[in-house]
Amino acid sequence: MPLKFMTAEQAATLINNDDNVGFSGFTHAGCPKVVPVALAKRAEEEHAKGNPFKIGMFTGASTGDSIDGALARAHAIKFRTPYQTNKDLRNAINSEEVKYFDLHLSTMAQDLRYGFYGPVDIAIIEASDVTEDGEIVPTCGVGISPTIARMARIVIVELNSWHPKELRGMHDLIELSDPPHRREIPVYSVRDRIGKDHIKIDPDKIVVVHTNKPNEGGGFAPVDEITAQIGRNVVGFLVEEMAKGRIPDTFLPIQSGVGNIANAVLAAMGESKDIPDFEVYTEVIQDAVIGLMEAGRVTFASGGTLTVSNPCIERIYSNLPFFKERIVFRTSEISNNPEIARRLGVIAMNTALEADIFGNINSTHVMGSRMMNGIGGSGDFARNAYISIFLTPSTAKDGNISAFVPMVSHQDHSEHSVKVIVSEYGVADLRGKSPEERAECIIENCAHPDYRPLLRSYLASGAVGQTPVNLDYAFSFHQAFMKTGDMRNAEIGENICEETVRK
Ligand code: 0RQ
Repeated sequence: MPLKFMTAEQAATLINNDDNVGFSGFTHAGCPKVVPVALAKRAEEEHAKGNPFKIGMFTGASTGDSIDGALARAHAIKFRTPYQTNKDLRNAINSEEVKYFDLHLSTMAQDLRYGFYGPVDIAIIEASDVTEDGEIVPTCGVGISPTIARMARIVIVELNSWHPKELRGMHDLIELSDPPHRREIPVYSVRDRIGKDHIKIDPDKIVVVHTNKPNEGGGFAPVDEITAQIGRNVVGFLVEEMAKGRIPDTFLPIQSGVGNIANAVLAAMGESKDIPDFEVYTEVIQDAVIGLMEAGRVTFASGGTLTVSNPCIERIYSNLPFFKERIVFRTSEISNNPEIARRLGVIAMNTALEADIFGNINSTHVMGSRMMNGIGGSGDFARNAYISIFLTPSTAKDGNISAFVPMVSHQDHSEHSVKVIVSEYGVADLRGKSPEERAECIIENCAHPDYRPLLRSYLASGAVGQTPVNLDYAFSFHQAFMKTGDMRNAEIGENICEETVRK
C-alpha cells in the first residue's frame, strides 16, 4: 500500500480539541516543525469562531519554538509534560493558563504505557526516512518516539529532507517490556546496541507531510570567566579523583546537562592533558562533545539527541561516516535509564538554580514557585551516578541572588544524591560529611564571599540539631530578595555579622 501524503494544514485537521498529542524529539532536535505551526493556526481559527481548542502534550524534553512557542502563543495547550524551555510556554505555565507537571525524563514513555496520563491520540514524528511497510527513521533526536508511534491512532510523519536519509544506522531503538515482564537492559558499555535502527508500525496509521526545515537550535554563549573557572574546578576535582584511584585510568562515562555551563565544563575537560580520552553516556550531546570527538578526545557518545547549533550539525552531516561510527541515538528511557547509569558508573554533571548549605538542590523553581524549565534528566542521573556533581555560579542577577542559601525554596535533588557541588570559587566534596561539616564546606569553598558572613550568621543563629536548621531564618535570604530585590539584605536575628556586605 502506498503511503498517504498530506499538507501540514490537512494533517492538522486530523487533530481534535482535547486530543492528547505526542511529539518526537528531545530539546529542539528531532522535533516536528510544520504540523504544530499549522495546528496552532487551526486553534486560533477555532478560538475566533468561539470554539474551544486545546490539546494535551507529551514530549521527550523541551522542543523548538514551532511546537512549544507556537502552541503556547495560540493558547492551544491544555496540559504539558515533561521538560520545557520556551519563554512563552513558561509564562503560560506560571500564569497557570497551562497545567504543567514535571517528570524524570526516563519515566515519560513508561508512564504513557502504564496509562497514567490517558491515551496518546496522535503522534507527530520528524523523520529522515519512512518506508511503505511502516519503517520510520527519526532525525537527530528521539525522545519518546517509539512509544507514541505505537500507541497513537494516527501517526503524522514530518519527512524532513534537511536531514540526510543516511542517518539510518545511528539509532538504537527499543521499547522496554513493562512489569512483571521487564528484564535487565543489556547495555554493558556505552557502545552496546540492543534495538533496531528504525521504528516499525502499521503503515495504515501513517500520514506523511513533506518538509525541508532546518533545526531551531541557538548557539552557545561564549565561555565567560565564571563558566571557564567552574570548568577548571571540575577538571581539578576529577584529576584528583584519578590520582586517588577513585576514577580508573580508563576514566568513566560522562553525563552532562544542557546549557552554557555544561558546554564549558566539557570543553575544559577536553583541554586538560591530565584527563584521558573519554566516552559520553548522556541525554544531550552538545557542541563541545562534537569538537572533542573531532579532536579525538571523546571516543564515543551515547545520547538521545544532538542539541547542537546549525553550523555544528552541518559539520556532522558533511562528515557523517565519521560520526556514525562514534554516536548512537537512543530513546530517553534508555539514554537516561537509572539501571544503566548506575551500572556504567556515569559521572553526572547537572546545573542547580540554588543549593542549600546541606547539599539539597533546587534546579527548577525560582523563589520556590516560578517554574524555570523543569527537572529534565538531572534526577535520572544524579540519583544513580558514580559521582553526582552539581554546578552553579555562586550568584545570579548581578550578585543580588546567592546560589547558596540556608534552605532551598524548592527541592529537586536531595542531599542523599548530591556528592559534589562546584562554583567558580571551588569544589565542595560532600562525601562522608555530616550536615554541619557540609555546611562549612559549602560556605567556605563555593559561596560568594559577599554571602559567607550571612551564611555563617545563619549557622550561629541558633540553628540546632543533626541538621542545624533555624526555621525562623531558613528563608530569610528569599524573603530579603522578595522585599528588597537583594538577598544581601537578609536579616538573621541578632547575630548578623558586622562584616556582612550590604548595598
Ligand atoms: O537568567 O538569563 O535571565 O539572567 O537562570 O541561568 O546561569 O545561564 O544557566 O542556562 O545552565 O540554566 C538550572 C535553569 C540553569 C538549567 C538551569 C537565572 C539566571 C539566568 C539561567 P537570565 P544560567 P543555565 C539537562 C538536565 C535543569 C536541571 C538539569 C536547567 C537563568 O540548567 O533547566 O540540569 N536545569 N537538567 O540569572 C533566580 C536563582 C537563579 C536564577 C540562575 N537562584 N534564582 N534566577 N538564575 N540562578 C536538561 C535536560 O534534561 C534536557
